[in-house]
Amino acid sequence: MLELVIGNKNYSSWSMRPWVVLTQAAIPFTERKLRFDGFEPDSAFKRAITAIHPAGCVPVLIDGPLVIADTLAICEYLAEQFPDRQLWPAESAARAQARSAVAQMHSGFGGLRSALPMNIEAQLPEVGARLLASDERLRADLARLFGLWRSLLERSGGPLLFGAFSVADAFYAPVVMRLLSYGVPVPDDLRGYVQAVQQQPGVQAWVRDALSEHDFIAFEEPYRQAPAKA
Ligand SMILES: N[C@@H](CCC(=O)N[C@@H](CS)C(=O)NCC(=O)O)C(=O)O
Repeated sequence: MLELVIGNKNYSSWSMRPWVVLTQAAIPFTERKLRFDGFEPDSAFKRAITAIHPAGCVPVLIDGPLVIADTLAICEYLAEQFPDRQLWPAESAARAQARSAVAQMHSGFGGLRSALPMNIEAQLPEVGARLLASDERLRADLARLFGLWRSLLERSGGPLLFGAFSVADAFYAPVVMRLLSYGVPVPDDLRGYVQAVQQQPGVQAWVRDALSEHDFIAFEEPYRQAPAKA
């Protein structure tokens, strides 16, 4: 049985991606959650994840003796192991575009990722409005993001980036979560895509779990105060 090692579901955008892929594709797996108590070398999280893989980050996929770090490598492995699940588009040009969209997310959009950390349970529209007004890098990333989604959706006809669900939608699912948490205005023609992502069963299952965690991790929270203790 495959095992996916993940972090807190409310916060861990990288963990969300392969978890959604596995769940959408109905690939049997178990999850092992390592709580984010800190990222310092002596934190329980860091010690536990480093004992699994020296990269020291979640997610990690374990398949018997094989231990695979990194979302992109995990998704490529799953696509190879389960070709019938069509995790990438079947057509070569669409597959190249899907890989490009995934790679752009994997190595880019730093302005968006650092300004708006994933926080599924949070509702922070006033923070979103403030950052949109003040953060040029964020605005540039959002313009590029919306342009990318628009061009792919025009080509495929939707409802997802390549018509049916693919790894590309899993890579952008945490971005959809961020747009919702920070109340980022989404252009009219892209609202259908945001809704389609939200409606994917794998995304709904992850969000359900994230909302039931109730685990406030101070170092992951640039914009909220810890709730008062009862
Ligand atoms: N490139 C890696 C990034 C993974 C990553 O940064 N994961 C975060 C949690 S969402 C982490 O484990 N951070 C620990 C650290 O930065 O020390 C991937 O695609 O899997």
